[in-house]
Amino acid sequence: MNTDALTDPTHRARLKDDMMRFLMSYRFGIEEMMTKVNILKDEFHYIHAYNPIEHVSSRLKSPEGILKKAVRKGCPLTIEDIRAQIYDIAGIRVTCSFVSDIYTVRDMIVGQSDVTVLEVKDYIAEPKPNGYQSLHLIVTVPVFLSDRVEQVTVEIQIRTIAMDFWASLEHKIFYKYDGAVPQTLLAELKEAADVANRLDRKMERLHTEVMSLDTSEAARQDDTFLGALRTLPVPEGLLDAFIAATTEREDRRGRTGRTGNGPV
Ligand code: 0O2
Repeated sequence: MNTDALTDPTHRARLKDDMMRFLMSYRFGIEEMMTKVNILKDEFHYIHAYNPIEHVSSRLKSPEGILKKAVRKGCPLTIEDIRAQIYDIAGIRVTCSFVSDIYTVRDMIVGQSDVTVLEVKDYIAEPKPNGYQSLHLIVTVPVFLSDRVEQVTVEIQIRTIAMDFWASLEHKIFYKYDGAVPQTLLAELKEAADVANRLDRKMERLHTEVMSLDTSEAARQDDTFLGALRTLPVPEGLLDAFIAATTEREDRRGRTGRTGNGPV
């Protein structure tokens, strides 16, 4: 090892600066992706009777966590290698009520023109042997910096509330036992994952049944959500002007027999 490089203050300062920039780009990647998911969540809240997104959270992996993962994966400890091999430095977690919502949310995210999908891991179609279920999307989003555009990798985990409940507990247990979880506990966790899976299926079936039967309830919910939209402040004066302009436009159209949205 070159000890001069280790002790040279200029070299150390430059590397520290590089590392800070590296982490900063992931923070911006999280902000970009959180904005996208929150826009979808809010749009559903205001416009639709039902929201597939229950909850959204994010986390930036700690430098210690990045180092541990790099060592575990045998990844060389350079910024370029870590960037290329570790995908979950920026992480977003979307929690949904039902399994079908997970795929709805996936479609809405991957359909966005500036999102590039690098990898999809469907641990719902193929759960891990321990019972872990989730849909993982590895994507890149552009981050517009002062002098360049950087494509930042973000891992999006999409799961139901039941899957999330299970994964949080399993994660805590795994760390508590430092990875060496007793066999009996592993078996119980697997059993709990199966129960969570059955619960997800049952809840979805009930939800589908209720949604298809009770149209009056759906209409009432529609009203409620449109009501939420109505709480957005639109000044009465602006509304009056808008109505007047629209009516005038319609009248002129009626007189000239024009249709369409072109200039009148
Ligand atoms: P933490 O502490 O959550 O950050 P690969 O890239 O395929 O070589 P990687 O990155 O482990 O390997 O991929 P994978 O399996 O998709 O896991 C990515 C993340 O998913 C993990 O990050 C966990 O957050 C979550 N995850 C995956 N498997 C499990 C599991 O069995 N139980 C729980 N609770 N979470 C899981 P980290 O860095 O492992 O952990």
